[in-house]
Amino acid sequence: TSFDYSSIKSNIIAHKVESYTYTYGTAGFRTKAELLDSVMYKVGILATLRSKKLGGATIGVMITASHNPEEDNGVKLVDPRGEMLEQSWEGYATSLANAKGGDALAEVVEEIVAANKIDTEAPAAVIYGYDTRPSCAELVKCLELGLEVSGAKATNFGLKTTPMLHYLVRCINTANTSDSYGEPTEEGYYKKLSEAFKTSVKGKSRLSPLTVDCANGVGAPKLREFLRYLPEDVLSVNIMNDDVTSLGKLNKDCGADYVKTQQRAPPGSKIAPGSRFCSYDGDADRIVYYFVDSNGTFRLLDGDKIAGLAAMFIMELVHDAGISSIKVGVVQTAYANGSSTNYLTKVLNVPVSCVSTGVKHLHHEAEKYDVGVYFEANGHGTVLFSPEALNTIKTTEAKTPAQKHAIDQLQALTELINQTVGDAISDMLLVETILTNRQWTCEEWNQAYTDLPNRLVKVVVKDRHIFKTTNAERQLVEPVGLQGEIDALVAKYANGRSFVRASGTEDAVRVYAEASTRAETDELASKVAQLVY
Ligand code: 16G
Ligand code: ZN
Repeated sequence: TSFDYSSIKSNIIAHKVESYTYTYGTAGFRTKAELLDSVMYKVGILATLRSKKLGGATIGVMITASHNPEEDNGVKLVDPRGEMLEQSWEGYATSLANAKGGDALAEVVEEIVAANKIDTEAPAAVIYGYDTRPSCAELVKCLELGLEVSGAKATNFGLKTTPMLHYLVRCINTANTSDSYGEPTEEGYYKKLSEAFKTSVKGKSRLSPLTVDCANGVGAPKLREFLRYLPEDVLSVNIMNDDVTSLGKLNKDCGADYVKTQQRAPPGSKIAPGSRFCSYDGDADRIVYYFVDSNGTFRLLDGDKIAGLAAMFIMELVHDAGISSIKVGVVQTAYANGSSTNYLTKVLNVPVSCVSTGVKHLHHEAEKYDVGVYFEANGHGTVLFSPEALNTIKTTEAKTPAQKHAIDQLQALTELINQTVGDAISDMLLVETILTNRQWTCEEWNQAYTDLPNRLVKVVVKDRHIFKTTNAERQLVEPVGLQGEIDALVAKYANGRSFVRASGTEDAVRVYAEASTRAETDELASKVAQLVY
């Protein structure tokens, strides 16, 4: 097969709703599944072009809408190192998606080819995967057509979590190099993570069982499969919300997003003092932990708490390993709880950067550190080790048994952590590693700091695009004057903080507020929301 303009034109899939405008945003394309047929076709073409541009490197395509309702779907591209599509190509994705009719489509393709000096006869390789949504089967066919007319060598990897697909892309592109990331199979992923986990917890007593809420999504079958590689005496897991066949259950009253926004356990979970729970989202790239304390109060251990735990553990290992050249840093967004930032900077003394919402921003900032821990409060995050840090860990020779242990632990962490993107299974193993090594309960983990009460309000406005921010979304520059009014309100509250930004995934504006007490927080949030409305 080769790249064929007439075939690209004649096979185009028509738009179901002519007036709808598509945008490739922070989460790729995401909307009602019934609107996505035409988009999938074009994403197939785009993935081919991207691969041709990069000399035939394998590009990934993941079909999922993460924590969105079951009737939604979405798609995003994965670049050769397992990272999100390079930002400069997002505009091409949007232009392609909105091209109506064969001629318009061919024109946009020609523009992309010319702007990037793409040799259309160059080879192209694309792999793709999808989650458990009922709409995936149909959308996969549309994607396959786009891949076919543009002449890609396409491989269907089937049902996958989002982070597994990122892992596979990186493995394929690094195969047979000194930088090899692992075996490019699902089994290779399970083996890599399970072996690293066994090393990480060696000699320590197993913790009490962990209950995992899989949001009735792809995480359920994949976690079940993964556990076949880990004996029960190493990690004991109970899986709940694993119904991926009944319609209407995906993300419904369960999953990481539900738990984070509702600040409560999914209905039906038998959570009691002493038990340890976590929730994945619908494509298993996000995770939050939680428990109830001895008073029966629900306590959330979100992305900020995971970042704090990971940074603390890694810094101690680096210290014990005697590798002072490795500098650890943490990346957060404006949604990070003020107490977590305070803990990181004042207690752990670790540098913290704040960036705009969206994984790509966090990921790139984390690459600036030797070891970059990044997490969004919503539970999406991972840890990146720079090539130099990896090399130092590999080559440092231990002088004492304690030093050797720390180096081995660090080495295992580099294998355990999915460094391509946030990964619920991998992040869960990271948390379990740390808790097991410390022999900590969730209650002990939670003692690092106490979250300030916080509130997130969604405000539907006439035009969210008039809200322009600066300083990592923490301040508004437009509408002019509004930030001054927010500042004046915030000044009235002890530990007050509030910011306003337009959502990148919904047609709405988000207002975040935190303050010393629940009542003050709610009051601040509602007053700022009134300013915006
Ligand atoms: C997307 C982002 C997520 C972010 C969320 C914010 C990726 C892969 N996902 O889902 O990281 O937290 O958007 O949504 O980057 P918002 O803009 O609607 O608040
Ligand atoms: Zn997700």
